[in-house]
Amino acid sequence: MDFAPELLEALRQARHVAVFTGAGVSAESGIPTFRDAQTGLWAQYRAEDLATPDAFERDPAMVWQWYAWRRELMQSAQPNPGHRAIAELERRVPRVCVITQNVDGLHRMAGCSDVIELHGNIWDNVCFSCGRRVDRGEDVNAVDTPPRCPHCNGLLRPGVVWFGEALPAEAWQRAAQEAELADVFFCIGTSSLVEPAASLPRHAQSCGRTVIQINPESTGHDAFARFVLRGKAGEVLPALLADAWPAC
Ligand code: BV8
Ligand code: ZN
Repeated sequence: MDFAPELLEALRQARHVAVFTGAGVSAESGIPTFRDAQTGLWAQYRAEDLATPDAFERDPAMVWQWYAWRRELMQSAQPNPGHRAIAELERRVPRVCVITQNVDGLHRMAGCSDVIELHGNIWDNVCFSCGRRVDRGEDVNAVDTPPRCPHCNGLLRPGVVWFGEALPAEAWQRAAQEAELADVFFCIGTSSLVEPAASLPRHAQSCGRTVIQINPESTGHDAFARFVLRGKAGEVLPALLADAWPAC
């Protein structure tokens, strides 16, 4: 893959890089993307209709089972070359921050030290009533209905942000700051359909940052990118780092 000299130079000169990712970064780890995820029993549902507080209130057992099914899918997933290349960036650039929409925890597993999880983490369980995080040691996946909170007896739910719920304020503020301050803002593996996360690349571009889009398909974010790299994250990122820092 050939990269524009201006792109390689922008990367080598960068002191601060932000990496905004979506489900496409985990696709090569075997985790279906959000748009493709609904298969088998779940094919009859749209994720947007299951990942909501209303759906959980209406049918807690069904929503709990959907997450148990997704946790099963993610259980054996390992970071792929794309995750590892992003972690590798930390050894080349003084400051790297990952802003992810993904809930699978794979960026941290790959060794990234600064990860903002805009939409939470599927491995956490919080109480739907009192909001406390509840660390249930035993495998809660084995049960078909949500376990109860030890503090208030409310129903536990996955620690993710559902549609119609606000993003964690501190996470959102930090992510917006990254879009304003990073020299280079990567946008990798996202269809840019979910707000307010999808506004970050636009914000970075409006602040004069160098936006680099990596996606096998075109998306609405292409318009805000100075460089569009058409390909898979697990292939493009290792090649890009090898070209930017050939000696190392
Ligand atoms: C909010 C956690 C306000 C849960 C997720 C109308 C009614 C109600 C709300 C809205 C509305 N219109 C807009 C909204 C706002 C809504 C929204 O955006 N809806 C969409 C559907 C239109 N947003 C919200 O509700 C947000 N909250 O607005 O709150 C508020 C404010 C104050 C007080 C109260 C409320 C909350 C949104 C968070 C939802 N939670 N996840 C869970 O996971 O179960 S979002 C979920 O979907 C994911 O986390 C992810 O963010 C998103 C999917 O997007 P992608 O990651 O981009 O994945 P996708 O499959 O779409 O695309 C994959 C891409 O990868 C593709 O482009 C593909 O080409 C590419 N790809 C494939 N393979 C590869 C690859 N790329 C690279 N390499 C590869 N190998
Ligand atoms: Zn509780």
